[in-house]
Amino acid sequence: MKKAYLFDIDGTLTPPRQEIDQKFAAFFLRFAKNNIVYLTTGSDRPKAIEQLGGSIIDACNGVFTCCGNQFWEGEKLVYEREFYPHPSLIKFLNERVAGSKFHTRTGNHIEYRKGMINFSVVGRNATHEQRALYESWDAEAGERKEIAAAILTDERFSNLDVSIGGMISMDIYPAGRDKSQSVHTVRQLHGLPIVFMGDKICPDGNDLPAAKALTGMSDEIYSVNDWRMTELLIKRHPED
Ligand code: M1P
Repeated sequence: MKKAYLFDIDGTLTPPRQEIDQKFAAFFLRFAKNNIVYLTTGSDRPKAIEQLGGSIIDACNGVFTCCGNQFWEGEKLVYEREFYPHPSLIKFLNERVAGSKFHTRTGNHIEYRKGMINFSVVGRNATHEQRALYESWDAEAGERKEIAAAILTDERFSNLDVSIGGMISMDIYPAGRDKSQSVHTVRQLHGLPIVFMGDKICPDGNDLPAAKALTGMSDEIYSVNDWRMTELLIKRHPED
């Protein structure tokens, strides 16, 4: 049966915030040229291109960036959503940066993207080493989970949703403006069963809304550990 494929990027096609493995890139490029393939990421388009390269992006049918709040077909922006966070949210986040027990701040703690903001206590300017340090500290301290829970239970932010997609940050957007949007759009465009692969199909994970939106009998959902597992799973699927 013909299918449409939807892939997360960080942790699924590439190591988080890093470039795709070159051998896997050649394999995935061929797969994207021969199948209906969409990508969905919390990052923006320049970062997706930086990690995957222009040829893969061009070979895909479309790319959903900013957690599905922007949709691209090639270089054409098909739609984008707006989000203007309330100043009380920005104040809350700045207080969390100031009050965190983590030892390092690198700046760029709140990144404004289309339809969402990305928040990080250590900051988006962190080096790979600083990212790894924060990730392992957070795994013990549970800071991101605690901040996410605080937002989700605060009446002032009752219209918002939070997900943890990567190593150091969280994505914040109006409820429902998450990766489920990519599933609905692919379904509208093709009306086919969807095969979805993501590494954050877990509570608070930014791939969970997409997985939950896949309610079709023939849809397939795969929770992967890294790009190697994605490659194995793709190889198990016969090409259309
Ligand atoms: O695509 C997964 C996540 O990648 C980055 O997360 P981090 O910097 O925490 O590793 C961010 O771009 C984030 O928005 C995105 O969800």
